[in-house]
Amino acid sequence: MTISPLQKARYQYEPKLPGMLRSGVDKIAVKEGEPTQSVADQETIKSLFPNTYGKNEITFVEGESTASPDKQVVGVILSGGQAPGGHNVICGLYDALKAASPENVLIGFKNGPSGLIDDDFVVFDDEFIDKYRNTGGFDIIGSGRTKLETEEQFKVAADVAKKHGMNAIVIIGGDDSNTNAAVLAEYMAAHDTGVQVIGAPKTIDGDLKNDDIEASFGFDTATKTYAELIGNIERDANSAKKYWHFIKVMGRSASHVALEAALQTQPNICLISEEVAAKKMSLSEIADYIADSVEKRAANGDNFGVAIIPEGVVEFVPEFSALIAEINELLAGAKADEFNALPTWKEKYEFIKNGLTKESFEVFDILPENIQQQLFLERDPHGNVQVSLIESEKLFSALVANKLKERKEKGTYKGKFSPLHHFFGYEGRCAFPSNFDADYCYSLGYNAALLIQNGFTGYLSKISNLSKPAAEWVAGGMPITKMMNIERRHGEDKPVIRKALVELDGKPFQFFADNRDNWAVETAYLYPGAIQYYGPEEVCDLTTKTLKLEQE
Ligand code: FBP
Repeated sequence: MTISPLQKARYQYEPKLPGMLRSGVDKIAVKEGEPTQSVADQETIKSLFPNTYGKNEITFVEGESTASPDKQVVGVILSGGQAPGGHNVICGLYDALKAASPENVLIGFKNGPSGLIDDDFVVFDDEFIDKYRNTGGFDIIGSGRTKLETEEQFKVAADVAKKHGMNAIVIIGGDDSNTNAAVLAEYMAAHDTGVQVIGAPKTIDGDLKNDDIEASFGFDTATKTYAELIGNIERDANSAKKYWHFIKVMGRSASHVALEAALQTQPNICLISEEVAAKKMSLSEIADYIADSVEKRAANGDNFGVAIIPEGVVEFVPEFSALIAEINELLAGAKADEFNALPTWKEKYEFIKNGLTKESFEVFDILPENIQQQLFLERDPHGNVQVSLIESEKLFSALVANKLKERKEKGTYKGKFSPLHHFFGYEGRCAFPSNFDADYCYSLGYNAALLIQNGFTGYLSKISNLSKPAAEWVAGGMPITKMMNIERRHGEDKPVIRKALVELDGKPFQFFADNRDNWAVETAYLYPGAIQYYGPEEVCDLTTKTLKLEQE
């Protein structure tokens, strides 16, 4: 295999562990903290997790090892979307297991949770692991979105674990996967399988965080990658002075990625979905908000700009969600055949007009025709509109163009508006992990092995104090049930880890809100440049602005 010079160099990078984990696995002891309670719905969660609820928070400290001397056979799964650093979680886990005893075994189940059910696996050895140290991606074993959530699946998982003599499974995933890890841990405990389950917090979206988990891994690298690209575009825009760039960034529902990218680059506009929902903004109001910036900048002779649009924003616009719900209803069952049989878009349009309420039709009618068609043509196997496929960057630039046309007719706007569109998503998910993610992930994996060796189950590997240098990080574990509450999902009450949305009274959003009016008119762009892996610490080990502001 040919590898790039950077990949070769990164093999040599030694990830930094928290200070308390640096003196070797045989000198790490457990310090028990307080018993925990779930964040809400305590009685219900307790009744659903009788074997794993209410356990103590724990931290590791230097001291006489409290780990079991028994042979450890551990399975690991990567679950969901890729996030930079996943390989290092596995490397950290492997190194800690092997440091405890060369007899210990780490098994990787391939292509996500389905690998465990299908018993599709690889047994790691040094040669295999070394090829993936400090690299991006999940290609070491692949990932997948199959969910481990039914009794039947748990039973198969228990059988597979028994076949391999496994005593633990590590699930590297987001809020849903770690919710399922907690349920699996409870199942394994209730059935006396002797199999522990430990989670590691992953997702570039940054929405798996709470009082205990300060950041999900991958967010740091992905946002730095997007910020680099956005900064480059800003500089290009400021050089050519003729384009408005509409840039959609990933983040299925929460806007943490968009907000962090904005904090790093100071664009003219950044929409925050959570604010759109809180203020119940309509599409027209959002378009006016962006058009105001375009108009004011044009008045200063600046017919260029940059607007960041979070991937999930349209779902947060109340009138748009109502429209989607009506379309899903309008095309339910056999009605879809009737619609599909109509030969022309004109006839389909009439069908839609007659089927929607007046309010929803008005929303539909202001959409550009390509977006209108997207809503009806690209539906999932259940016939539902696939909101994630909507090109919201194009939607908003078209709505802004309409607003500007009206303003031109009224004589208030005299500028030129040439929009360009971008989507930054997949290119950030498998970048070489930043030093922060390389260190954080390695520590999460190493720490997961310690949790296993010390007999814990139903815990999330927890590394905290992250805005400080790694030497001051704190390693430990938190029962997953502590992060849970009951939510309505697919018509049922379910125990789930609460998803963290952008808090409008939180410091990162407040900083943005305090500055955005200025950024909307001035050209206050910041150019963060590419992630640096070698060089001064203040450049290479920089954390995200979100983390910095949150921990100030
Ligand atoms: P996870 O929540 O599984 O980490 O995935 C997040 C994400 O990258 C979102 O930002 C994005 O909307 C989605 O995955 C894309 O999913 P897919 O890879 O299935 O296209």
